[in-house]
Amino acid sequence: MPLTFWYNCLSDPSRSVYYVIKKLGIEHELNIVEIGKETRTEEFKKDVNPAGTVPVIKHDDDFIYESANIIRYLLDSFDPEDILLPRTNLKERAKVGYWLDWRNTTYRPPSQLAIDEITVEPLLFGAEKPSDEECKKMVGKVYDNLKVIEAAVTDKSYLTGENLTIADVYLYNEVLEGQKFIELEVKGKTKEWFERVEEDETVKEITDSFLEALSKF
Ligand SMILES: N[C@@H](CCC(=O)N[C@@H](CS)C(=O)NCC(=O)O)C(=O)O
Repeated sequence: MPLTFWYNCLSDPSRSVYYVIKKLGIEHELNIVEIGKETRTEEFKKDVNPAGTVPVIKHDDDFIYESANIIRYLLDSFDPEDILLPRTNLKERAKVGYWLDWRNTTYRPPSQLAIDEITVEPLLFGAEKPSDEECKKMVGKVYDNLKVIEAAVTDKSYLTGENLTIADVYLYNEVLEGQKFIELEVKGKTKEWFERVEEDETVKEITDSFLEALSKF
């Protein structure tokens, strides 16, 4: 049953999907796609993803889109354990699900806006950088969300308890993006949590490839 994965290490949702694929040792064909270029071609939109984004997987004959959806699909299909995403205990599963949804609905929108407006658009497309006041306001919204993470990891090692789940990896990748692109300062219990997630060998390996790709800019 072949699995094909369209990926770029500069894409944080793609790194989280890659984490699952690597962690579970899922056999796959890797297609590295250039973000902002190949993703925007008519060919990619027609043949791979009409939304023009990665990550994407194709399993057997079916394309599966949206990182959180892909993550759930892969863990439910291939994970013999029940820890990264609990399967049978629905209350525990809902705790992880909360963070996956929170990342998509709440953390990601202001974080991505700040990263795009302050760094990516001016650097890659020559757009005018927003004023200091506008930058401060945008980054301030990301710090507001970091407070939610800080509260969650104040009395436990990971977001949902004492075990690393896919929620930690998903949020870690998002916070890492902020740290690198808008100089987000990760401190307090959040820093301890961040470093704890990084102790996972697979997280570390994928992060190293991201940092190496970044160093070439
Ligand atoms: N909601 C989507 C977001 C995917 C997304 O925005 N991917 C970006 C990279 S992080 C992308 O592929 N952008 C292509 C482009 O801008 O051309 C998911 O979570 O899978």
